Amino acid sequence: MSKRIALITGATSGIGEATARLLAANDFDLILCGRRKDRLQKLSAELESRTRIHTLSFDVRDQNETNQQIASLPGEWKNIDVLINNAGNAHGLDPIQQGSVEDWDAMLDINVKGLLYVTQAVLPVMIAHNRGHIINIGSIAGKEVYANGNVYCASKFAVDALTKGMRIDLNTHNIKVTGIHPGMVETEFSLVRFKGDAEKADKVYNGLTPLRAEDIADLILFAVTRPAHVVVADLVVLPTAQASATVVKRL
Ligand code: NDP
Ligand code: 8X3
Repeated sequence: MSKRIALITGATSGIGEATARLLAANDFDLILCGRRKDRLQKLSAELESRTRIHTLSFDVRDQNETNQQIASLPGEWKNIDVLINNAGNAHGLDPIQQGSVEDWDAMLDINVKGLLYVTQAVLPVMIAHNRGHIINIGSIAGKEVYANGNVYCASKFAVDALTKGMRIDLNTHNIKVTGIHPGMVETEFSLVRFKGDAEKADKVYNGLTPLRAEDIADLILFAVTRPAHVVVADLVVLPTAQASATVVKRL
């Protein structure tokens, strides 16, 4: 295999799916991950004419399954060059005193522990090769706390801290670590946050032009195509209508 190999978590939707399309068109072989097998198969069928695709279906909350799936990669597919830790969601938007433990567990288990499990499973090969690039998708919610964001914000602050910690600990292994922190991106994110309530989800983006998943994919491509001596460490990207986590201009 002459192309670099990128593993993308959360490739079944939104930012991960857009990134898969862009990297497939830009000289990457891809390992696409997510729980929804039907979506993985559909995306794989779409991209197979452009590049080599391998799919892995697992829940990042399950450490054993994560390890098994990544260990199951055949031959050269094990030589992952780029890991894109993108899988994640917000679950609920409630004041802390009304928060659901199930939502808290989901956000901390997926956004934080899942990211750690995948990273730990992929790192040995990067360390052995003395090269690699990890992209962690954080959020503006990992830079600023907003009302009712509490545990989601905490999970993304953790992603920010882990990104910095990884960059320090992996420095001697020549592994690049990049944090990308988007503001509002119109994907299935709000639909998941509001548990399938499309009306509530649509309201989030009413009266403004949000980012598109493709805008974040562009930044990921930019980060992974810098020369060997350059690491994009930390990027915050917002829609023009958004000035901070809470200051948004709506028409
Ligand atoms: P989507 O809901 O469109 O995509 C989320 C992806 O995560 C899906 O592919 C889903 O796949 C995957 N995922 C969720 N839970 C799990 C799990 N337990 N195991 C494995 N995969 C899982 O949202 P986005 O594309 O917007 O979100 C991608 C990332 O971007 C997230 O980390 C999110 O926090 C972050 N982000 C999003 C912003 C936004 O406004 N949209 C802004 C800032 C950051 P499946 O269900 O098939 O497993
Ligand atoms: C998603 C963006 O502003 O809803 O991380 O937290 S926000």
